[in-house]
Amino acid sequence: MRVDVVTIFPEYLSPLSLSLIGKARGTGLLSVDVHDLRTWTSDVHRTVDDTPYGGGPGMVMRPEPWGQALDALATPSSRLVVPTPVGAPFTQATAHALASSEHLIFACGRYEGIDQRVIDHAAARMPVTEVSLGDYVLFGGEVAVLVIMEAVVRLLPGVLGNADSLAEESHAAGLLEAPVYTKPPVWRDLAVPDILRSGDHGRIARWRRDESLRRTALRRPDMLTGPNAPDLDKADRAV
Ligand code: 6GU
Repeated sequence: MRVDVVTIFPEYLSPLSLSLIGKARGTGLLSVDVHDLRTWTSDVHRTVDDTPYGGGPGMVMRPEPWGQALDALATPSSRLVVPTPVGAPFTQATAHALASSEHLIFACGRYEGIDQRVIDHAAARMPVTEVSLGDYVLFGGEVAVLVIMEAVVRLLPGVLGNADSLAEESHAAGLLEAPVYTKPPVWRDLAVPDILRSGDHGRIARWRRDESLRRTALRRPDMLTGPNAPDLDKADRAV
């Protein structure tokens, strides 16, 4: 997968060199290039923003530098991703969809956002995904790109050592995962649940399923209703 990130704060993206994303870049599974939007300005002050038409607070990102940037970076296989608080919710399903793309271009907006014509013009030429991380407002899209990249890159074949951890994790099954424990068996008077040390894999699987259901019902009751609700059997309903 190839990724280009366009931002006025390239240093904000430096964590993309660390940990498993950095490793994926090292092995050639992933290439990432971060670009300064001001590269594509033509005035001496390298201006990227201006006042909003119609009035109101703050500044809007001018279309010209974005148009130049996308003209320079787009290929026939590009998808534009725009992190924005007015986007559709970013979910594990979005991460899977983006992970199947050959080339992602992330456009990091700042201020009150990017002139809408940039998105409209791009959408006539390539798939465009406007995504929000949740119902709160960030200064800009840069940290959202870090979040989205973590969610996407770990889905790329060959990045995670153990494919089972993808299949079993929270959200894959439509439920939150059960609590996890490791050694020692007793720590500060707190014991690991006996069942996890029993070796009875059938009862352990049932215990984990029950804990998942309990946790999900308490913390994310929304996940148990609606079209994406998991199928519950008779044993589940008894929890
Ligand atoms: Cl993706 N971007 C910005 N700027 N703010 C956000 C967001 C994204 N998601 C929630 N708030």
